[in-house]
Amino acid sequence: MASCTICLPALMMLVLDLNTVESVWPLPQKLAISEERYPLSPTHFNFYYGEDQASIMKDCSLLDSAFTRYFPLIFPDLTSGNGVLPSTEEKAFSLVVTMHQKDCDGYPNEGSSERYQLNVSAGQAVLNSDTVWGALRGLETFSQLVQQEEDGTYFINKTEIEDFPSFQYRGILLDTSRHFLPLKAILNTLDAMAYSKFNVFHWHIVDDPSFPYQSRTFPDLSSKGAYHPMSHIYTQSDVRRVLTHARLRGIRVIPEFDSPGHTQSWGKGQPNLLTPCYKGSSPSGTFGPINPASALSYIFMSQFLKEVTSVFPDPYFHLGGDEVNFSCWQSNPDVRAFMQKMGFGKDYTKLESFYMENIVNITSNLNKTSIVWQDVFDYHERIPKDTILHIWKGLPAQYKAETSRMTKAGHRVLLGAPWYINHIAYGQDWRISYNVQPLNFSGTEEQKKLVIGGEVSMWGEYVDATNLSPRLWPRACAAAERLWSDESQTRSAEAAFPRLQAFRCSLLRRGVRAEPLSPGHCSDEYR
Ligand code: CP6
Repeated sequence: MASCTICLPALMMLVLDLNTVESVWPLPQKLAISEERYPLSPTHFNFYYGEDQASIMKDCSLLDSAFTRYFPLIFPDLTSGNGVLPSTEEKAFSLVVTMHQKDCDGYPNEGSSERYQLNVSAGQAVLNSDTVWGALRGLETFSQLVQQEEDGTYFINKTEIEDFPSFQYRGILLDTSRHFLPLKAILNTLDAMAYSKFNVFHWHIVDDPSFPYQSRTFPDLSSKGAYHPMSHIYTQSDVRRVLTHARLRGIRVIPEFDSPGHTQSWGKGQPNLLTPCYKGSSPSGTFGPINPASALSYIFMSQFLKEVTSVFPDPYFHLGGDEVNFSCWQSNPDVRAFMQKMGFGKDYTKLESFYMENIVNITSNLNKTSIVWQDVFDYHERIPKDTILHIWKGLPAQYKAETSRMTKAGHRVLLGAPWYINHIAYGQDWRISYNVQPLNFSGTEEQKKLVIGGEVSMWGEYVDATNLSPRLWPRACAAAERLWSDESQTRSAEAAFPRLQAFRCSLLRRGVRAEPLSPGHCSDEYR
């Protein structure tokens, strides 16, 4: 038996020469794979809970539904009608799952272990994890290890894997305000996220152009602020479906209700919230950001945040705080008087900081930890230490310097700047995403630990359900591997390329409309 512990060059040898593990993506931390392979058949395959676990785990409906979901992903031809008849000499194969904690009823959170071990040998695969979330990741890997021969029969190689994420937070932002995304498009995105082990859906749910979230407390926000009051909204039941679908895949949902800027649509259903802009001494009829000088704004925000923090279970909440345009505030005499009273002089960044400080405090009183865009830190370094700062601006030199400053101030940081994949370029721009080194900034080891992960953003100005999937996939997979895998084993985009191509073919096969990376074809693309 030729077995080897995989460092990257060895893995690539196998991929290119032996044509095995073509499409394990993202690359596991430790992977040993042998040439020995075992047949699998859908009619002789079963999932089991480990012996000692049978009693405590029998109610793990989360894992039960994962078994149901993964069966047709492991044996894709069974559902497309091209089932391969099992030959009689085939032996049974079982995947035995053992978890050390029973946590099947909750939601995943920042502390959830996603670590797992997977050993594939003759007739059996053993999957061990601390938590159900680790079991989900291991199940995904197992499904990627199963391959098909030309004749349609299934096989898996003898394999040993020990795996865990390099970064705890691996997110995707979808923007459902610039264009409404039907529920189906969101659920499909969550499916595809699980395939490359993303674990956070950052839901940039409302913004200037439309307000699709149907609030229980303030129904006018969507009835007046959505593109359409019935067809282009997310009802409470829609939101629950997103939360459930995400939880079943080990994905957290972090909503963003961005303010005080990016709130034009809020003004339609909530009069007296936005700042009236002035032209000279009279109102111009247009409105600016939320009015930070009015007590009514804080009363409204308290009531609204009370609702939404109870709808979304994640302990984190994104408050935005980016790109506030000060010209309307400057034009408004009430705001100017408030500036005077507060002693802010002519420095409107102080006013924005004052507003954000209040909103962060309201949120923390609702027992949520805030995430804010970097603007909030740039204006005001004295925000609560537990606030997570989300970097979105600049070229590498700038975001590295920003990461240094923020972590030096003791803040946890989320890296968004390198991964704006709504921006497209001709050619293989995934390589740029792949080559990002999140920890390559000047700082101590303690500072590096504060980088909790990163996020791929799909801003929606030019994206709706027609082009969402091909724009996201497989390009987002580059960041998925950067955030999951060991950096020292995944330095070369060139080496990753054939594996990503194979993974893109798996995505197609699973129904994800992932765009091509180069000229070529997938063996079963039009099957
Ligand atoms: N919308 C909101 C956006 C952006 C931001 N906030 C944005 C602007 C420019 C770039 C990327 C994102 N479209 N609400 C900033 C976080 Cl390059």
